[in-house]
Amino acid sequence: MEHTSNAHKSLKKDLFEGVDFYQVDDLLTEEHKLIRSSIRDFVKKEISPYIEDWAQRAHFPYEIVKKFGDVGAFGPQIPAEYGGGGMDYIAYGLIMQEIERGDSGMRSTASVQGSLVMYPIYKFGSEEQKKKYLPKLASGEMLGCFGLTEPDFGSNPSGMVTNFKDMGDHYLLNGAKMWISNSPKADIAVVWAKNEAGRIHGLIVERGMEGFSTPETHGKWSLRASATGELVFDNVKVPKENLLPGKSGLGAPMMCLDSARYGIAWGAIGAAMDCYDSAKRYALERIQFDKPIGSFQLIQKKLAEMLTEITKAQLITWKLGVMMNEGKATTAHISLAKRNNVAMALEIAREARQIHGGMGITGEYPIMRHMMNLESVVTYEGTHDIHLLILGHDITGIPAFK
Ligand code: TGC
Ligand code: FAD
Repeated sequence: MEHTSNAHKSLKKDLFEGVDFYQVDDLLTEEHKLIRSSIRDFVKKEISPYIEDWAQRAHFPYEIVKKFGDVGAFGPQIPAEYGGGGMDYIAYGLIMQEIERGDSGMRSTASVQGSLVMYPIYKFGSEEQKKKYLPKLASGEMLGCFGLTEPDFGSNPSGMVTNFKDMGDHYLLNGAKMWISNSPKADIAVVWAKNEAGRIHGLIVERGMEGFSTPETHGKWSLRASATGELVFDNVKVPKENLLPGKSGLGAPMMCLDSARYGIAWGAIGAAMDCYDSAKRYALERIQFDKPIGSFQLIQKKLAEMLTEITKAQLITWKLGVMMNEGKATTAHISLAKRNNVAMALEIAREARQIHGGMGITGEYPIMRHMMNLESVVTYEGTHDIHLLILGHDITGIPAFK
């Protein structure tokens, strides 16, 4: 059924107005606020009314891709000459925050496209590759995905076994990637694979190349409105001009992850704000023992702690955005924010679920969906513990991964 059908429309109006206890808005420019408000309006119109239905049916609304392109959600940080938004990292963060306020799976679609597909093509691609792919990715004419994780190499991507051989006039690609966001619908995949010398390179693999398939992963209880799948390469002939020439080694995909993890740090605040907003409204409306439950100290404690954590996360993330704009943010700076903010959002989702009582487990409220989504967000783009180890490495100078 067409997604605009009223039959699937949520009856609840999206009343979200933002959370800004410490007047963090004073740190934003008028342009930042304008961008945020246009994406917030977009989410209220194009995502909120349908998202519960999509998630319940595990349906990826493919038509959202073009709409994201039209609203400027793909590659806002990529220069305008390649179709991107030419915006700064705070604008990028605000866009991720607003989209994830709607749903983490929707934010996944946008952040994979902008940070994990457009960014590597922009940063490491040839001029021909940039001209060929970036404008179409920015407009949503094309959807991309990013293949790093393999069945046997998740936290440890340097062990990957996907490989390519130089056959003279083309490369021959073999192997498989797993847990790839957007893969079942993607037109292109930025794939990380080892050459015969064991050096990691990025290759652009296009749908339709012989031997390339993208089976969908079914049965997820998380990110149900996002399409996730595998990338399977069975003797795929990849033209030589599809290799990203600008950088090789694990550092190349790690630079992409820096950008995407930064976006997730903002996105998680969006999910947390939505849970807090819903919990606050419910606490004031729900009567037990002849009073709104919001009049009980235990409920007030939960709400006060949520607001405190959201405010701390907003300040961390804004300052990180400034450091990103100045080129001063390191991987460890980004790890601190991604790790803190996602754990914070997950905790808020769990507390908000309790405030909603039994209603909290239903699709009438966004809580359980956010909570289940955040169980992926806390694992992808580096698990909670891997980010702790990145910080531990930065503090002590001693890597504790192996
Ligand atoms: P390590 O020895 O630390 O580094 C290997 C080489 O890479 C270089 N490097 C970086 N270069 C630039 N920027 C960075 N951020 C870099 N990080 C590392 C490093 O200098 C070194 O270079 P060289 O020349 O000396 O060789 O690597 P390691 O193998 O010990 O691994 C470190 C570890 C565990 C931290 C890292 O591999 C890691 O972060 N693992 C987590 C994997 C991960 O995050 N996967 C994400 C997959 S994509 C995804 O989840 C998308 S979900 C999207 C969505 O839907 O939103
Ligand atoms: P593992 O690496 O097997 O980790 C299992 C557990 O062991 C974790 O708790 C981890 O913290 C712990 N652990 C591992 N190593 C250590 C260590 N050295 N010390 C202490 N503890 C350790 N990948 C992509 O490439 N592209 C995508 O688009 C993408 N999208 C995703 C979408 C979803 C919905 C999900 C769930 C995942 C996605 N991923 C994607 C993969 C994601 O990045 C990996 O799941 C993640 O990096 C963890 O890898 P793993 O699942 O293999 O867990």
